[in-house]
This record gives sequence, C-alpha cells and structure tokens, in this order.
Amino acid sequence: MIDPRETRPGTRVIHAGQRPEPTTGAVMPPIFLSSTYAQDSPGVHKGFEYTRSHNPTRYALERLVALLEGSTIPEEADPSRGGFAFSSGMAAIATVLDLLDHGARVVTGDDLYGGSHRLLRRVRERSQGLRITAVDMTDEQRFEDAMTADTALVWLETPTNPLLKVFDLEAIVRIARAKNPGVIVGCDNTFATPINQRPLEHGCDLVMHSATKYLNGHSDCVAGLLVARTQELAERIRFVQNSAGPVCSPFDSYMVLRGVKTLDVRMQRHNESAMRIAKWLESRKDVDRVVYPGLPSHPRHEVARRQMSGFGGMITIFLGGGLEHSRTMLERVRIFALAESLGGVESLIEHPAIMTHASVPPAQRAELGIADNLVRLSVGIEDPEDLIADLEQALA
Ligand code: P1T
Repeated sequence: MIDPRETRPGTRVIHAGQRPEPTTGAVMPPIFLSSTYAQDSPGVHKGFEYTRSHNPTRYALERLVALLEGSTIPEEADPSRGGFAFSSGMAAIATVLDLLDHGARVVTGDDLYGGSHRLLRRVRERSQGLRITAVDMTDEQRFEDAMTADTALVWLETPTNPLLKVFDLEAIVRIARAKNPGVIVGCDNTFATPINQRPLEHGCDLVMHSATKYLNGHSDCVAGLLVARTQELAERIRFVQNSAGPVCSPFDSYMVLRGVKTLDVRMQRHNESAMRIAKWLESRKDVDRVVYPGLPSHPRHEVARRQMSGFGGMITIFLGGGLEHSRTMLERVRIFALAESLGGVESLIEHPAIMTHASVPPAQRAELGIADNLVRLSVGIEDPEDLIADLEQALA
C-alpha cells in the first residue's frame, strides 16, 4: 500500500489510514458494533478489549483525519496516529480542557462558536476554576500582552464563527511559545477543513473539528475530532478520552468516514460557489458589508492567502436595516434553509444573535459586532446560480 504521506489531499481523503478488512477483503470498513472482544487468555487479545477504548471503525476514521491534518505519528506508535473521534465537537473541546489542571490559565480568541463560549465560561470557569482571557488575536500585540508564562492552553478558531476573523497561526504559535514553551496551542479548524488549512503544519499542537460540519458534510450526524501533533500529547488525550468516555459511536464513525471521502470535491465546490456569491453580495447596495476571507476587502486577506489554500463556504453579511429586515429576509429564502449548523451539501442561513450565539452575553455580542443585522450563510454545493437567485428574491 502506498504511504499516504506521499499522496495529495484528494487521494488521502479516500485511502489514508484505510485497508481492506482482513477476514473478508471488504473495501469499505465494516461497522463494528460489538461493545467487547474475546480474549485468548486474560490480557491476550488482538489489540481490542472494549469499544470505549478501541474500535476498528472509529480507528479507521481517526487515522484518516489524522493523516489529512498531516500527522507524522506512525501507526506502530499510536493505533490511530494521534487522531481521536468524539460524540460531538463539544465533547472534543471538553476533552482538551480535561487535559488542564484545576485553575489553569487559558487564552482564547475573542470570537468563538457560542457553545464553546458557554462551555468555557458557564461550565469550566465554575467546575474547573479556569482563568480565561479572551483576546482579538488579529492584534498580535494584544495577544502577546494577554499571554503569560503560566498559560497552559491557547485556543482559537480561524476563520472564526461567525465573524470570519483570520488569525495568523504561525505568529500566534511563535508568541505563545516565547512566553511558555510548554503551552498547548489548539486550533478549531471546523470552518477551514484540512483541505483548506492544516494548523499542525503551522506549528499548532492540536487541531479540532466539529465533524458534524464539513467532514461529515451531509447534516446527518453529530461528531467531533481531535488530532495531536506529538505522541506524548496523543497519549494524554487517549487517557482522558477513555477515562471520561465521550467517544464517537461505531455507526457515527462510519457516517463521518463515508462523508469525508468526498471532502476534497465538496470543498472545491464550496470554495468556488462561496467566492462567487460573496462577490455578488458585495456588489449589492442592500448589503452593508460582506465578510469572506477570499475577498480582497477582508482585513486579513493576505494572511488568509498565505495560510489557506481555499477560503471555505462560510459568508457573513451585514444587511442594511435592522432586525425586522433581517427576519424578513431569513423567512423568505426558498433554497437556503433557515437552520443552525453549517458545512453540509445543502445551503443554510441563520441569525447568530438569536440562534447559534445566543449564549454569548449581549454586551459581549455588541462589543464583538454580532449585531441584529448580521446574517451567516453556509453555502452548499447546489448550483450557485440557483443560490444567487434565491438570495436575490429574498433580499428584494
Ligand atoms: O455541534 P458540535 O458538533 O458539538 O460542535 C460544536 C462546534 C465547535 N466548533 C465550531 C467552530 C462550531 O461551529 C461548532 C458547532 N457550530 C454550530 C452548530 C453552528 O451552527 O455554528
């Protein structure tokens, strides 16, 4: 079998970490539902004891995503090459936080998915005593000022949800390590996907995905993923994941594995369609501002071009007019579905202030600019002409 590291992403998404099932030769990995595995003698087994700890279907997904993110951990050292699949994206983030001691210091980006904000601020500040500073990492001086020698974790999304801010990963890693060489720098890569951006290659220690989104791509399962850069970190994650148990089920592992095989072709279409729609939206008088990392008008377009090979399917717009105007537009779409989530084959549209980011306190939403006229689009892979026509009639 070819070493997946010799192949490009379009080949990796289909073959990396996969091999025909040994007893039957099945080309697609079977869904191994068994919760437990027979042993020849106590402690003598084939590497599988109990599905919370080991599952072949989950391993196949984990290896694939680890290799897509550029893992260099060999399978002999770690059975899933530093990749880990969880019951949700939030379970993956919770596991990262479980690596930290009580009272640890954490620096995060200021713009995060509302659920990530809720877990950090409304659960872990209380239950784990985390000391959290949120900072706009586009201002690297402010990040440097926030970063301390005892900061245990730096956590960011780029592009961010929902403001599509772009942070310079190499600069963040450099500044963070200068203050604390032992800090863990983790990047939520959900919006970009490993097709468009690979944070490990920019020096991050951890990559996380809500696999519910682009990796699965069909809006029919909830799952999360982590990939660790080093074996040492992978061992710590494996211990915590097995201890707390938020694993991805064999069926959902299969769903994501099936979906991820088309990730490269889907992302090409998402990238192309979103670019076209973003340009079209920018030409309209009834749209105040369009935020898309692929547009030259994006304040960090140059960083995005350096760090990403495509700009993804997410567009954020600020409509002319207030909440009622936005509400009317959102009620009128006919192809876009008014729904939370993103990254599926079908186009979605939503209102972050009322929907996905309602758990961010209003004052912070106002400070960040998550306003009543902010609308978030997840551009699907339908014909872009139909999507433009749909937006045109809804805006009219
Ligand atoms: O929903 P779940 O699989 O648990 O993933 C949480 C999550 C983590 N990180 C990012 C960047 C996300 O966007 C999400 C989930 N986001 C939505 C449901 C949404 O509509 O934005």
